[in-house]
Amino acid sequence: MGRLFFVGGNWKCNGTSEEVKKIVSILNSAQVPSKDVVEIVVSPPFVFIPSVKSELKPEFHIAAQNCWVKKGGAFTGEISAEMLLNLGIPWVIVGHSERRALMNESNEFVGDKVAYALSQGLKVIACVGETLQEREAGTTMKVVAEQTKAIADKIKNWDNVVLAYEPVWAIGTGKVATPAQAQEVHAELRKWLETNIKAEVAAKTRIIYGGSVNGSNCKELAGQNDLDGFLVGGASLKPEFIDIIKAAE
Ligand code: G2H
Repeated sequence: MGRLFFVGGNWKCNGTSEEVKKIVSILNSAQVPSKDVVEIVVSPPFVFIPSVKSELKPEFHIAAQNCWVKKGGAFTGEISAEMLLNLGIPWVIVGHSERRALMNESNEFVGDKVAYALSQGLKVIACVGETLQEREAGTTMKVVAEQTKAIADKIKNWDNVVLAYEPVWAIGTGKVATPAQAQEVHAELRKWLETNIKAEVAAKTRIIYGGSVNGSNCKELAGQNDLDGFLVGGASLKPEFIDIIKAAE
């Protein structure tokens, strides 16, 4: 079953307008594999989205880093799914571990956000992942299954969902999961989808890996059977992001 490789660049809360211009120019001057080989999204901070969208080559799509859990209104500081669609933004990242930890986003809240974003027509990169303590306690699969179930409980259609497995201990630490560690969880997640949703969803859903992916470790990770791409943080701000995209080939 061919799953199109997917690479997302999550810029997080980084960049000045000058720095953003430089990243855009690096991306625009790169030769990236065709859209039959890889789907590429970049996720700038909200304020830079319109300029990045208008300046980037069409090979690159935009993902917002978050959106509000329901229709917009009196929610100071939030950005609604409707606004993203209004700007022509196709993707949103939901449930990133930084938001789960720092903004106290619960599994249920993340499930609600995924469901609302999908219902409005956005495509969602839904993040799951265990902390170091949870891994050391042997509860990795229990944790990611609970996070996935909270999403599955709220949605009926997985066509527009990419599941991102991002072990918290690997995020921004330089301590990447080994290919075997990543493959083990990805395979378990796929099995979970097969058992709890259906075989077709398990076969089709892209499960991407995030956590200290860089130009040197991407190729071996990309070779794992159940690993369908990457969500890249720090390295997506650097020229090596192009090498990571090319790991799709
Ligand atoms: C994980 C990843 C991007 P980094 O958060 O989603 O960040 O590649 O910097 O570990």
